[in-house]
Amino acid sequence: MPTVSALVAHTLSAHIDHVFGVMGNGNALFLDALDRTPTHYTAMRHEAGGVVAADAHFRASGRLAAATATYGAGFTNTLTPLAEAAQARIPVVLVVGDEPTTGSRPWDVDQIAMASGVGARTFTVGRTDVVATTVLAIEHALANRTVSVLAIPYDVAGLDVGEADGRSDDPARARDEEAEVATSASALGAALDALAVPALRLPEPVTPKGEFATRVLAETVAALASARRPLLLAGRGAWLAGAGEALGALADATGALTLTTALGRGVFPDDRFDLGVAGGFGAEGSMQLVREADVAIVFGASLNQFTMRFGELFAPGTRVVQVDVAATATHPNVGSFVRADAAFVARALVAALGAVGAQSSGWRESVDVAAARAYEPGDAAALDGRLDPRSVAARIGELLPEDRVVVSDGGHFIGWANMYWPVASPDRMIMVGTAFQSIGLGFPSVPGAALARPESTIVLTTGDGGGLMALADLESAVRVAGGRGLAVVWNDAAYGAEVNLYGLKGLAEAPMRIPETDFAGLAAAFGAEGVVVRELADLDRLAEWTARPAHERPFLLLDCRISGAVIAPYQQEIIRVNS
Ligand SMILES: Cc1ncc(C[n+]2csc(CCOP(=O)(O)OP(=O)(O)O)c2C)c(N)n1
Repeated sequence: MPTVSALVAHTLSAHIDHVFGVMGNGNALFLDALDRTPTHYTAMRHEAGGVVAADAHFRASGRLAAATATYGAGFTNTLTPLAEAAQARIPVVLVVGDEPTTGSRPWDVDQIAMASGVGARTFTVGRTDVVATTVLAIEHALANRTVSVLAIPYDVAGLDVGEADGRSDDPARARDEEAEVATSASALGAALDALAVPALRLPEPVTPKGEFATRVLAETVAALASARRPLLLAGRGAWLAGAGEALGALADATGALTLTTALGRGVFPDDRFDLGVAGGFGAEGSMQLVREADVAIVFGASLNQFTMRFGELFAPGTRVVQVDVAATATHPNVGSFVRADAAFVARALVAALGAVGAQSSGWRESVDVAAARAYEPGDAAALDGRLDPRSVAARIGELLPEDRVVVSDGGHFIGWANMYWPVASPDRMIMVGTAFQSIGLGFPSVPGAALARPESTIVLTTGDGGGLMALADLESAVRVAGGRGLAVVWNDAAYGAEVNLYGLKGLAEAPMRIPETDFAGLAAAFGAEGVVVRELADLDRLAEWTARPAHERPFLLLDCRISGAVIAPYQQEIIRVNS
């Protein structure tokens, strides 16, 4: 008879290919049983890393992954990335040990309350309900795009489930029952697969209902038909709705210029007429063109303050229509709002424009898009003699392998990848940490993305501050990604974002400084190749690395000694707003 832990592992493995985590008392039996299932387990070096890797795995592939940790200290180590996944609406299942059903021990904490505090619901397995509870936890995560904690109480973990879960001692009956479980599991699997990205659509597309939505759509058709300078802005929601092609057709029909949010980069199929990113990561020329738009339709973008350039993105005269599954408009500049599926509305608009015989505005052909979206090339070196991060980013952007997934930590440096490295589709630029504004989740994103996309090169972009915080999982990144892994460390010997926001205001700088760390040496200690980059020519090593097949090269870490004096335009914007 299997134990409760074994049945959790068995049930989970019918739906999940990868589990990431750290073992301990509370999940030892679960991990032992998991070892006998087809599900692959990846050891991380910090429990936070387990959740980050599972999160990055979903963002890179649309396939659910699980994390695991022991009870108590193992669980509390997961809280920051749990909050991130919950706030970013990323499905993750965390399998944890928990206090015994008989009551807490001195080293237990109220895990259910803590999980609830960061927005995660807990499903606690008992001896008689293991399969149902495990499946509920998976369903909850996928259907609500959130985090489920699957808790195994310490005294329940090793219990024999016996017949309590509907299993039989009679081998023939047990085989039949096994087949039944497998059939229902695969039916559930198919149903859950249908929910996954890129087809992570709402179970039933939300369609505009009622007179009001119909009127707004009719007005939108009229506005687009007569627009002279139409613009389409799409965010990650448009990608989740699978709206890329429909939006491309709408851009063709209207002659609209296109633009995305940072998380929606690459969603439009035709990059010739794409102005790049909206907001502080946007090129100055692009942002000027956006302010010339007379009609802007926004699809699946929440229009946060950064996208909206703190209210300056659109000119006061631009008519802004927002299409989203949110309950209501999410920015005061929105004039009309339709609650609907992005792909549905884009297709409906194309059909309606065709029916009224609308002509393309011709705007997109009349402007030099490539010139508008060009960024400052930067200098070879900054005034202090250290590297100018802009020229480093531009050069790395030229050398990166085309089939890549970029994973990003948080900090001032996020501007460089977002500005200088083109993105083919939104699931190829992953920023675990931005929703909760956490740094230190970069290195563990690498194994999650590497296992989600086994053909791609995984490129990490991280600061020295976030890199040191996540250092334990540099080991996991090197071990798992091997020659498919590349880390770019923007080493400015500081918590640069803090220097820019508080040091420049005159606050004490000592807490913002980091002794220059030898990341190249640290990488070498974990079996990778580390290169200290002090001049642009040192990046030739990257060209040699990309020229070799992945299995013949080691993980490469570029320790870029950059100047903190070059402040990214998005950060200058924040400094202006804050002062
Ligand atoms: C977990 C966490 N701790 C602290 C902060 C505050 N914080 C935001 S950015 C930043 C500095 C990041 O430094 P680094 O990784 O070196 O990148 P840089 O800003 O220098 O580019 C800090 C400490 C945070 N956001 N999250």
